[in-house]
Amino acid sequence: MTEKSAAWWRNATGYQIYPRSFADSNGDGIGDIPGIIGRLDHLADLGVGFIWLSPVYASPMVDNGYDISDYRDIAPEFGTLADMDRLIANADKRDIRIVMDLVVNHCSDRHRWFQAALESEAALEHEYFIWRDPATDGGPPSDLESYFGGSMWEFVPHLDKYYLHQFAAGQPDLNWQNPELRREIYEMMNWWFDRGIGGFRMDVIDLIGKDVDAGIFAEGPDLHSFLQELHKEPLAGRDVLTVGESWAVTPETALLYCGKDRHELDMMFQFAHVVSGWHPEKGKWHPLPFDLPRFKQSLFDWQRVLADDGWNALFLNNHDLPRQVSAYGDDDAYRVRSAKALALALHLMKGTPFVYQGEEIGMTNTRFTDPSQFRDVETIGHWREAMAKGEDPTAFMAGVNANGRDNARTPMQWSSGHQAGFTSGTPWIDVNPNYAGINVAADRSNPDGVFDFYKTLIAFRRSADIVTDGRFQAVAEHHPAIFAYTRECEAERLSVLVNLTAEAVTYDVPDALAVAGECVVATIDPVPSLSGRVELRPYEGIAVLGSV
Ligand code: TEU
Ligand code: CA
Repeated sequence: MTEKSAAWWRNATGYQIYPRSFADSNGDGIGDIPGIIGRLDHLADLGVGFIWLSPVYASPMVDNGYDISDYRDIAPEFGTLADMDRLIANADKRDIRIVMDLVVNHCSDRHRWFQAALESEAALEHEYFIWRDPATDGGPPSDLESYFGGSMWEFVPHLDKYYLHQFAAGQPDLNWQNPELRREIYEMMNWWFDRGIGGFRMDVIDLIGKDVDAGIFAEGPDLHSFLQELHKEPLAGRDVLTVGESWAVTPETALLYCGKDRHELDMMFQFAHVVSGWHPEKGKWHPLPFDLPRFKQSLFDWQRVLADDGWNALFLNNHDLPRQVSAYGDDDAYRVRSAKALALALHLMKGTPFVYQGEEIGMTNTRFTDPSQFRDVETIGHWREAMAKGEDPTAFMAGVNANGRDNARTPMQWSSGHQAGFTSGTPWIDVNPNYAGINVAADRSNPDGVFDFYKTLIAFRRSADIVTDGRFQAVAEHHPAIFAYTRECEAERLSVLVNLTAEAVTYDVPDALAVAGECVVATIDPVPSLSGRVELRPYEGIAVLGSV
């Protein structure tokens, strides 16, 4: 087995593509695999080492592909298996690997497994799902609510049974207790590895070990034995990347997934820094004002816990989250500078950074004014539920504008041309109206653009071992404006200092951060030395590499 210290993904940067919204090659308004192939040079220029591709499998698209009806085929709107093979080969030519999305907590209700399960209780596949009898009044077996609104239980009259779905009714949960199901999943993973993919991002992987009757879903009793089996079967001996997604993992449980001796996964996507911006009881539709010390604390805690073992997946954006400049920076006057400040703060920490499409040009949240603009199953489900309960539509709309998943899913803005250069037709979701000013062509022709800044950070990571291996030390942890840390290797020190606010800050550099050396990257002009008193304008930042 490849030693962790030699693993290729340690100094690589990932790039997430949400295929539906990236590039449309045939004018049907839906992004597709040929569209991605046509844009690979953009990613090669950026310098990324791998693409995490959100699901492209056959799917009725209830949840834009997170409801898979055939794990060994491609959705026709995205292309064909031959297109997928071409993507893998063309990316490989540019030294970019393809990491696919593994969605195996649930599948689609159109999957042949579920169809067989519906047909007869005697079918082997019936046991691939989770069935319960109705309650004595005929209602659902419990009052659990699905993440997308409504009950977690769906009634099937001809079987007189309910099945479990933690997400949409079209996403029945798979029963991982069934060994034949697990075998089918491992074989499917091997089939993809044999086609040449570079790994898997594992959707809500913490939910597979659930104990439904005990009401335990996340991090259930069988989670880690399943992950160890999954490692032993398709993963062991392969030089691939695995990253699990979990909204429940904490610094206390992190190493259970990615500790060296656990033989489970390489790293985890965790969401403490995301959830720290939500109202603790009312949730995501009730955002709190950005609280920098809390945000830092959640990221720094993870750095500390995974200092010597395990590995961090570093990200601020994905297809479920608001755009980083809108959530944590300034998407107006300081858009470019705050995009760079956030990138600088994130990319030089220990771990593998992930860039979400459009982040590299500072794309922003969009502005919804009417529910007819929503496309996301979660937003639509929760909107209906809130309106049925009589909640205030204006307040809910504000929540959607802040945290709705469609913010990340508006089309990639390539140019100031027709539909931002995304499609020659009409896009499945409206283009963000700000595309005339914010697009790849405009940003890349600007020497102070966001893209070039990302490119510098990504190239530096590839060339400097201190970014991969240096010991992390938080600095000024409780400071209300400053995001600062060092990375150290022997006598070398990399110091990162960022003002993450829209106010100017005068900062006395403490010894723990001071360094004499070369500026790696900066948004400050002229570049100050990192000692004594430093004046930082809004969202200014600098990284310096030198000796202590
Ligand atoms: O997301 C996990 C998940 O729980 C999200 O639905 C999340 O809770 C929500 O966005 C926050 O309110 C994964 C995928 O990333 C997401 O796109 C899928 O919809 C979901 O799983 C189901 O597969
Ligand atoms: Ca298309």
